[in-house]
This record gives sequence, structure tokens and C-alpha cells, in this order.
Amino acid sequence: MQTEVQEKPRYAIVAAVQLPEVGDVEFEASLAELRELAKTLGFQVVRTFVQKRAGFDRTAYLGVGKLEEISMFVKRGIRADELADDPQDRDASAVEIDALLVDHEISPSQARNLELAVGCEVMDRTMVILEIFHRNARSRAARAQVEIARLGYMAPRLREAAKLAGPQGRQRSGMGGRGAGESHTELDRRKVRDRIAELQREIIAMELERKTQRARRLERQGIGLGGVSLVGYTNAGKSTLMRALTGSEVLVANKLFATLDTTVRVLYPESVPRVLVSDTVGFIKNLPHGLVASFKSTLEEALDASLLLHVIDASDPGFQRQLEVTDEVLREIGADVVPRIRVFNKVDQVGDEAEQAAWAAELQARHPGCVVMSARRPEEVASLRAAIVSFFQQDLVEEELLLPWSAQQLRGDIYSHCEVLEERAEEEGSWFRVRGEPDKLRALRERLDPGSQGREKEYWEL
Ligand SMILES: Nc1nc2c(ncn2[C@@H]2O[C@H](COP(=O)(O)OP(=O)(O)OP(=O)(O)O)[C@@H](O)[C@H]2O)c(=O)[nH]1
Ligand SMILES: [Mg+2]
Repeated sequence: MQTEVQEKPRYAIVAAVQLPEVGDVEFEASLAELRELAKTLGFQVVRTFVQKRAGFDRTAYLGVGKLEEISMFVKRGIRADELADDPQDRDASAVEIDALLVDHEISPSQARNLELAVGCEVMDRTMVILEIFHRNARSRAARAQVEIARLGYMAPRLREAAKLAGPQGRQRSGMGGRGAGESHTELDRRKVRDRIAELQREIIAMELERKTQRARRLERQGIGLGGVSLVGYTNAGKSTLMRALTGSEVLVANKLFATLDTTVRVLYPESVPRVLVSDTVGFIKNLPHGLVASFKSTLEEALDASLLLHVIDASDPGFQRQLEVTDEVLREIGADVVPRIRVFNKVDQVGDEAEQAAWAAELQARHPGCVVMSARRPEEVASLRAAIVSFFQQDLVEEELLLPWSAQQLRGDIYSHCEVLEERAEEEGSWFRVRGEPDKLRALRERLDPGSQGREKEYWEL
């Protein structure tokens, strides 16, 4: 994306209606986020237009006066010298505005009318997010998921464009003339539905495959189902924590929606039981519904987890709202029943040491049991790791197993399925004092001796 930006700078303006019930802080935060999203798409945002209204204009989202103001600005363009930081670079040639970004989801006809009124391409918040997802999707599954969401979003807009173009004119519309939509202008409702159904079938097949592979891998590695899943707002530091907790190389980037696929790694250094860590797609305010639905299978990783780490950027002034958005999405996908630890990350960016300590104390008072840390401090990552391990050890039981001399080939299985606390040789075989998951121990016991053996006691103190 960086290179694209260098090759061809694109300029955008941002516009939003502030409704009476939306406070200034919230409104500003949302605009700042839209500008950040625009940057991720390679746009340089040169101006923001806002308008206070009781509601969105039904025809073109903004009122007539504001439309005129924007249209004049677009006509005039912006002079390069207004953009240059360095007066040496001054150049009075005009720079064209490529797009108007709107901070709400607007209807196809509003978008169309807005486009006509201002004279440049219009993208609403949903489209901006879909476009970022489209660019960042790498795996087949992520691509299919994004395509479903884009089709759902584009279909009514393409119909709108076709309607306005009339029966002969298959005019290329600004809204529809991109990516997946481009060659599909004449796709009728049924074709879109068929394509979505086909993609959904593909996703289900991939999902089944993923589940089978996962189960096999877990079986081979002796890991019980359900690991820990990192969830949270985009850019909170999930992938950075994933790296730090598992010693793996996953993509970390200071841009929104860097991660679209779920990656799974084993907690490192390895623990007993071994714990799987998964990194997931980030959330955002007004995450397009189509995306929530199509990323459900990816997010289901979070549902499979035994523990969620809800990562929050504690240095972001809007973190409270971001935290609520994540809670909402988790509720929507039914993951609110999974136990979770709130992890307030990036505390290193919050003032000096004293301010960080005060901030940590306040967060702990507000969210009892939370972790306040920086993914950049190894000792704090180590304590988070310890908290995760102790969560997974809560359900472990301790017992004794007898490995008869005749079954020594199973010795490796004992070591790979549980933690051996003590081993001693006696007349009938080796006795092991072990700690492990109840299911695993039961299975082992049956293989060693179909009759019952061993003493079982709950293990709580760690
Ligand atoms: N100062 C500081 N920066 C951090 C910390 N954790 C992550 N970052 C930075 O924050 C940015 C985003 O980090 P990622 O780990 O990619 O965030 P993410 O939650 O995976 O984001 P998405 O994949 O977009 O959902 C990167 O530039 C990281 O280097 C931290 O504890 N302190
Ligand atoms: Mg990430």
C-alpha cells in the first residue's frame, strides 16, 4: 500500500452530518477515525466539512448550502502549495480532489445524488471499510468473505446506477466502477444471490477443512480444544501481543485492519497444558453488517476459545467507546459467554512513569481483574503469559498412573499428554505422579489399564 501511495497520491475530502444526539467528542473521534481509514486506503485528506442537522437529508445526505460549498471546493481543487509543509516545495498547480468520504452509511440514491451534486466520487464509511478489507484480504477464505460483503453492498448501488443510466446507457458509475463491481453492472438480483450462495458454500467447505485440520493438529500435539483468542478493536495491538506470546512472526502494522485471517500458534515457552493462541480480525465502530455476517466463521475462532483476551489500546482517547464496540460485536456473535480478561495495552504511551501508574490504578479500579501492560515490555508479556497459563491450569487434576513393565511403549504418550511431577520404579512397573486435563488422563488410564487406577484429586493451588 505504501508504494501505491508514493506512485499516485490521491486526495480526499471528508464530510459528516452531526446529529443533535451526538456529542462533539464522539463526533470528532469518529471523523478522526474516518481520516485514519482514508489514510489506510492511501488518501490524503485535505479538508473536512461538517454540518449540524436534525437528520440526514433524504435526497443527498447534506443540505443544499453545504453541497454548494463542497462542489465549489471540488471544482477549484486544492493548490499544491496549500498542502506542502516546506515553502520550498511551493507549487501553485491545482490538485484534483479524487473522492468525498462520508462518515455514515448512506443509501444508494443519496450516494448517487451526492455524487452528482459535488462532482467527484463518493464513498461512504461502509464502502471505505469494505475497500480496506478487500485490499488486505490474503487467504482464499478472507477473499470470499469480503466478496460476499461487497456484493451485498454493491448490488443495490449498481441497480441504482443502471436505473439512472437508462436502458441503453451502461454508463460507468463512480460508485460501482470499482473492483468486484466493475464487470457486474448488469448483474441482476438473482445472479448476485447465486454468487453469494456459491461463495458461502466455498466458505463452509473451507471451514470444515480448517476444523478437521485443527482437530488433527490438536490431537497430534496433545492439546485440548479451546485456547485463548485475542480480540479487540483494530490497531489495539493484538498481533503484536500474539508475536510476543508465541514467538511467531505475524503481521504487525500501524494501519487499520492489518489482520483479516485468524492465525493460530502455540503459547511459547510451552506450558502444560499447551495453549493455543489465535489472532483475529479487529473491530471498528459501525462495522458493516455484511462484514460481521461474512466474518462470522473467522470470528467463531473466538467462540471456540476457552478464554478471550480483549485487547484495548489504553493510550487512545477513544478507548472507552472502542471497548464498548468490541463488547457489542462479541455479544452479536454470541461470544459474550466466554470468560475474558481485559488487557489494556500500550500503557507505555501514556505519559511518564507516574502517570502510567496512576492510569493503571484507575483502570484496575474501573475494571477489576484487568491487565494493564505494554506489549513492548517483555516482563509484562511474561506476566500475561502466566495469567493465561494459570487460567488453563485451573481445571487440571493431579493423579497417579501405573505404567506396567509390559506397556513401556506408552511412556512417550504420558509425557506428551500431561506434566510428569514424579516418576518412580516399583515391582509392577513405573508409577507416575502427573498433572493434566481430566479427559486426557481418563483416556490415558484406559489405555494403560482398562480397570480403574490412580487417585484423582482436584488441583486448585498453583
Ligand atoms: N507503543 C506501543 N505500541 C504498540 C504496542 N502494541 C502494539 N503497538 C503498535 O500498534 C500498532 C498496531 O499493532 P497491531 O499488533 O498490528 O494491531 P492489531 O490489533 O493486530 O490491529 P489489526 O490487525 O488492524 O486489527 C503497531 O504499530 C504496533 O507496533 C504497545 O504496547 N506499545
Ligand atoms: Mg492484527
